[in-house]
Amino acid sequence: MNVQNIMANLEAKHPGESEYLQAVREVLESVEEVYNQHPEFEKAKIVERLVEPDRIFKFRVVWVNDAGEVCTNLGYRVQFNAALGAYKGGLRFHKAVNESMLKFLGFEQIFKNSLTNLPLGGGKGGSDFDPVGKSDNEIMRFCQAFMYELWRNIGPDQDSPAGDVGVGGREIGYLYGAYKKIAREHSTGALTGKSYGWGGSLIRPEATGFGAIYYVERMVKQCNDTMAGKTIALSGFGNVAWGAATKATELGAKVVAISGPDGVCEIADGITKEMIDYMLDMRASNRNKVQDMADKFPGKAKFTANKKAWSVKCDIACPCAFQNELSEDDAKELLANGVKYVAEVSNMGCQPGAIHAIQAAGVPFAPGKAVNAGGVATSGLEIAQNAAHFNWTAEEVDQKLHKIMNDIYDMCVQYGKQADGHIDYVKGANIAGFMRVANAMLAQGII
Ligand code: 2IT
Repeated sequence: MNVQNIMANLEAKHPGESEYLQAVREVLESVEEVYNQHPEFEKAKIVERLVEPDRIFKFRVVWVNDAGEVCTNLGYRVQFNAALGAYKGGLRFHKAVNESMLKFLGFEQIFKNSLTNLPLGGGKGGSDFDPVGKSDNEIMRFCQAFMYELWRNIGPDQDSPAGDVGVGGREIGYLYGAYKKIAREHSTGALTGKSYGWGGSLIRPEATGFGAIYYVERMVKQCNDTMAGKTIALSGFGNVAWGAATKATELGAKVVAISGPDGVCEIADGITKEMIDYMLDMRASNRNKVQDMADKFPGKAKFTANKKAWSVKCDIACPCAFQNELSEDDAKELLANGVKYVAEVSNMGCQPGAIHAIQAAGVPFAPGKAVNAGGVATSGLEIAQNAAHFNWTAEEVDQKLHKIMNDIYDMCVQYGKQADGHIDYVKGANIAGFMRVANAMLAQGII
């Protein structure tokens, strides 16, 4: 494989799909050396096949808002790769959603799902529907209209969506209700992130954040350091940041910043249980304003408009919101303030220049596809429980999640350990994830 040639080809074929091209380049640069030691991969054109999705569904979604107006959005499902199992990955509802964004997310999902060691293929979907400011009824009607198209192409052994940005427990409830009504069957494994009691798994809401902190705990331990007393800056205040704040606080770390599109809340004494609980209300309100935290807890949280979480001095920085949210300048600010670890919890949360600056400074950096894999892993555990018509206890799920994250961490070290002894977590995650998929594709023939 020659990465430059493959990328030139893809850029010509998919001009302007910047997020997708960025995600592909990162993986190919990581795996190039190992790939070229396997002539059988080259012969079967594994990379050329892997970079194009199996198929993409694109459809119109029409719904009526509270004012009685007819609204039209675009809906998508990218079924990227099924070498390891049925397609699996979230749905993102956000005004900036387009094909490039969902192709990048679907591509990342292939290797992330592979790292979990569960039988999960990679997919992603969503819509340019903007949940900000929408009423509960508008969200329900949109979810129903979206499912009216999507239902034909999903199912427990075909493709199983879950949540992502803009899609949480409430949305999954409306999507599943519509799916069940149209498909006329209670195929619980067709969607994950369901509520407990009708097919949902305990710990799935917490799983992405918990898993991320389990991974960070290992990174910290690798440096003979501990979580207790560490200051952590998180971006966002959604489901992922909520889970991460909960687990980090439980381990004795101090979450000193959360942020939103409007600015940052600095929490000098560390986030409290009441504040963590309030994050759920903030998300449910659809206001998308982190300032609400400072208004609710004056004296504890200090809001600054138009600033990011990375302006707050911290030991550990964890982007938990959106792709490319941490720029090279942000990385330099974090480094100048003495950051000791950076772990992406959002998918592709750091820009390439930021990753380069962090790694060049000798600060451990871990990529989203390893750090945030606990979410989809617990979705895999939800599907397993659905297939068995059985529920595990919270302790059982948490224990399995913890083991999966430990195994992912160990794989990243195994494949990412460099000659000088330092660990390149990006390489480790990409190579470990890639090898399973490539070997499965090879075994399954030219399809
Ligand atoms: O990015 C992700 O891994 C998710 N949004 C969760 C996907 C899933 O199927 O649970």
